Amino acid sequence: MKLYRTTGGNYVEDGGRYYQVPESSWDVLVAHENLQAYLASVVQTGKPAVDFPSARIEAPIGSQEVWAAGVTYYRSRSARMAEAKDAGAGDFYDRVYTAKRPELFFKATPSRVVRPGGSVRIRCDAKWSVPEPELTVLINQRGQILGYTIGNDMSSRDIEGENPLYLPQAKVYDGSCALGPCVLLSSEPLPATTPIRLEIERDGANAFNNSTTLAELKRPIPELVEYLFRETSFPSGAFLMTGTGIVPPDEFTLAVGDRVRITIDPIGALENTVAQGR
Ligand code: DO4
Ligand code: MG
Repeated sequence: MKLYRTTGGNYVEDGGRYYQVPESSWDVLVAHENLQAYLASVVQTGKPAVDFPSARIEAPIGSQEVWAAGVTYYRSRSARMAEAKDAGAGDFYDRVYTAKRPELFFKATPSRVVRPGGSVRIRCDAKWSVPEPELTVLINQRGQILGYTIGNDMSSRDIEGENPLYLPQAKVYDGSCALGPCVLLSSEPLPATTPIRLEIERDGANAFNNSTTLAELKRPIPELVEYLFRETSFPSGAFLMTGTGIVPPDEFTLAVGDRVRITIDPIGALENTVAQGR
């Protein structure tokens, strides 16, 4: 089952059919005692909706904070070691890759999260910007994994590379995060063979594409969630992005108008255009 938040309310999809959920509040759904069982009952007792296609799909978020894990893939470790070398900080990334404690950082408030089809932003003071395609987990207020969505952790590599203490500026700004198109409901881990694909299109032509799989993710997702919830409470639940395993080559930077598509097959595809300025 997949859960969608739309301009016309919340919908659950099952077997290609969409059912409207009586609750219009995303936060109320996330807080449900047993969300999966509840939505299964909505499917069983409800009538398929006819109006879903006319509703605009919104980011599947209410008042949840968005957090992110970093350097959870070898590719991310290596790219960041290289970009921070001149700052004498390359070693930090190797150390966090092998450390027991993961890197977790605050990524976005809901107002900075972009919907599927909306515009993610690059900073006007950044010269080197990339998307980061990340499997993203929705967790309820009790620390239970409810399901998975697709996330884009937009990043300014030159700002982060200049000094790791600039990480919040490289990562947290308006339009720096996209989520969607839905939440695939499952408390079980996705198979290690699950592919994550990134495609970037410029002027109608392919500018970059690559893929990885969850087998490359170094840390178990429940362990990342446990660290996040260890000393911090999330009364409305939280999203946790699990890190990127795809980094475009160093000469690549995003440009205004680029189209970024991230595909994680069991969930779907998250597509956004790139913008700058207000
Ligand atoms: O250490 C900085 C951020 C890392 C990150 O966002 C990632 O690995 O995905
Ligand atoms: Mg990232």
